[in-house]
Amino acid sequence: MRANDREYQQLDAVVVGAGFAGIYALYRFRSLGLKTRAFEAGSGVGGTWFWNRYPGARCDVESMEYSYQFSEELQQEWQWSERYAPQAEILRYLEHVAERFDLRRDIQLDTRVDSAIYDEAGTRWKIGCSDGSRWSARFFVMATGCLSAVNMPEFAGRESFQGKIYHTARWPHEGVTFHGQRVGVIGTGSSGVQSIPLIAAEAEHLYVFQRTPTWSIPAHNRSLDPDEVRRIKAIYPELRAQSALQPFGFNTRSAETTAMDVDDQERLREYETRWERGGLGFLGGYSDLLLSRDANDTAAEFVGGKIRAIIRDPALAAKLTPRTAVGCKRLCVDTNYYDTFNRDNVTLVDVTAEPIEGIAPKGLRTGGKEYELDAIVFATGFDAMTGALLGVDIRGRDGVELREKWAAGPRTYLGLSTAGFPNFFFVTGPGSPSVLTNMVPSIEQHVNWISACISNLFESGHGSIEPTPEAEDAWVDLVNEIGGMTIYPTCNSWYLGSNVPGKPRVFMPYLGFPDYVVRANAIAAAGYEGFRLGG
Ligand code: NA7
Repeated sequence: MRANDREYQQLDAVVVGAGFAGIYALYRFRSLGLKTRAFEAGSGVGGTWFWNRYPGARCDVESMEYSYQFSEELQQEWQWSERYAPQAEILRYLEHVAERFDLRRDIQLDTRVDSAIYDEAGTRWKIGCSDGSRWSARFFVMATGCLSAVNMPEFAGRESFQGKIYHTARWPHEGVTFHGQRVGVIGTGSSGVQSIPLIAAEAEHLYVFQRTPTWSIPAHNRSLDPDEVRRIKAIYPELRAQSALQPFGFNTRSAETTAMDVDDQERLREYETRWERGGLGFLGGYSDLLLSRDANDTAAEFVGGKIRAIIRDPALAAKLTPRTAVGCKRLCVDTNYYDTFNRDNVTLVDVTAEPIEGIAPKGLRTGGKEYELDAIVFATGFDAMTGALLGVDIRGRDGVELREKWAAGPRTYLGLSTAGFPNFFFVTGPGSPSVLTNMVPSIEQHVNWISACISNLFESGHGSIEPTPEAEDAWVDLVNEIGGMTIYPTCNSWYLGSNVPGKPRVFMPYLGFPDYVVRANAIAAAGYEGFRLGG
C-alpha cells in the first residue's frame, strides 16, 4: 500500500445507486465474494421508485413482469396487487428485497458519489463521496438508472414565484394536496399523463401547459385476479424465457406480420383488440410499426380516432392529437388522460407556438398572457440515459474525463463499458436496450454479464478489462445504424437527448433485446472479443 492510499478505505467493488440495478449488483457481487459497497444519494433504497412519488405514479410494464427473476422463491412469495403496480408498492418490493437478502448492511444511504478517478499505477478506482469518505476499489459500477437526473428547465423568474413549485421526480414524501388551488402542470410525457387526471380531480382549476401532444393507450388497470397469478406462477420461468425472446424483453404479444400485409378491416380489428387489452403491447400489433412511417400512420389514424371520440370539443381534440409517429416519443399508458380535458376545471394551454416566457410572482407567462397559479408542477422529465453518469466526475486512463470523451454523445461498447476506463461498468447504459425494454430483466442480464466477466478476469489471472476503441466505434456505428432504420429519429425525444437544451442529438438505446443478448453472449464466449485484458 502506498502512503497516500491510507486515507482510502479498501473495497473490491463500488456500486453507485440502490435502485433495481444497484440492489441486484450488490447481491451478485457479494455472491462472487467481492467486498462491495453501494452508495445511494436518497435516504432509502428504491432509486427512481424512491423519488417519483407524484400522484398516479406507476410502472407501464405489468407488475408480474416488472420484477426480479433471479430468485424463484422471491418471485413465488411476492404478491402484486394490481396489473400495473403503483409506485408505493414497487418501493415496498425493493425494500423487501434489500431486507430479504440482507443487503442493507452494505448500502450507505444519503451519500452521493462525487468523483471516481482511475489510478493506473494501482489499477484501482479512487472514489470520493459527499460525506468526505474516500474509497479505493478495483471495480467501479454505475447503477444510476436511465431516468434519474432531473430535467428542470430554467424559466426566468422562477425564484420570484409566491406559490409552490414541484417536480414530479422530486415529489415531497409527505404528499401534496391541491384542494382549492389553481395548479399548472408543465409537460405531457408519462409523468404528466399519469398525474394530470388525479390533480384535475383535486384542484380548483388545472392548466396543462403542453409543448407536444402525446400518444397514450389506456392502461385498463385492475386488481390482479388470484387465479391468473396462480397460473403465471406455476410456469413463471417458462414465461420469463418467452418474454426474453420478444423484441422489448417483455410480453408485448409481438406479431411478425407487417401492417401493410393485412387489409384495413383486419388492421382495425387488431388495433381495437389491443386498445381494449390496453398498455404498451399496442406497439406489438405489427412488426413494422416502429420501422415504417406508412405502417405507423395506420396506428396514428386509429389512436387519433379514439382521441376525437373521447374529446367533446373537436378543436381541443385536434390540439391533443400528436403529429409525431406513435411510439417515437415513449408511448404513454394512462387512466382517463384524454377524458380529463372534458372537465370544466381543466384548460389546455398550447405552448408549442408560444413557448413559456417565464414565471412571475403570481403565475406563469406564455403567449403574452399570465396564468395565475397557486402551484406549478414541472412534469418535465429527465436528462435521460447519460445525465446521471455525467453527473459524477469520472476520469479514466491519463485523466481523461468521461464528460469530455462523451461531449459529442455517449460512446460505449455493449452499452456497459467505454474505452479508456478499465474495470468501469455501467448498467443499462447508452448503447444498450435499456429503456426500450422491461428494465428489470435488462438489469439482471447486464449484471449477470458483468459478474461473469469479473469471474473470468479472476480465473484468467488478468487485472483489468476495457473495450478497444475499434470495438467501441463499431458498436456505436451499429447502434446508429439500427436507430436509423427506425422511426425514432423523426421526432424530438429523450431517447435522442433532444429534450435537454444543448445536449447532442444522438439516438442512445439499442433496439432489440433478444439480438442484444445473443451478441453480448457471443462476445463473452469468444473470450471477451473487442475487449483488452490487462495484466
Ligand atoms: P418526458 O417524457 O421527457 O416528458 C416531459 C414533458 O415535459 C414533455 O411533454 C416535454 O415536452 C415537456 N417539457 C420539457 N421541457 C419543457 C419546456 N421547457 N417547456 C415546455 N414543456 C417542456 O418525462 P416524463 O417524466 O413524463 O417521463 C419520462 C419517462 O419516465 C417516461 O417516458 C417513462 O419511461 C418513465 P416535449 O415533448 O419535449 O416537447
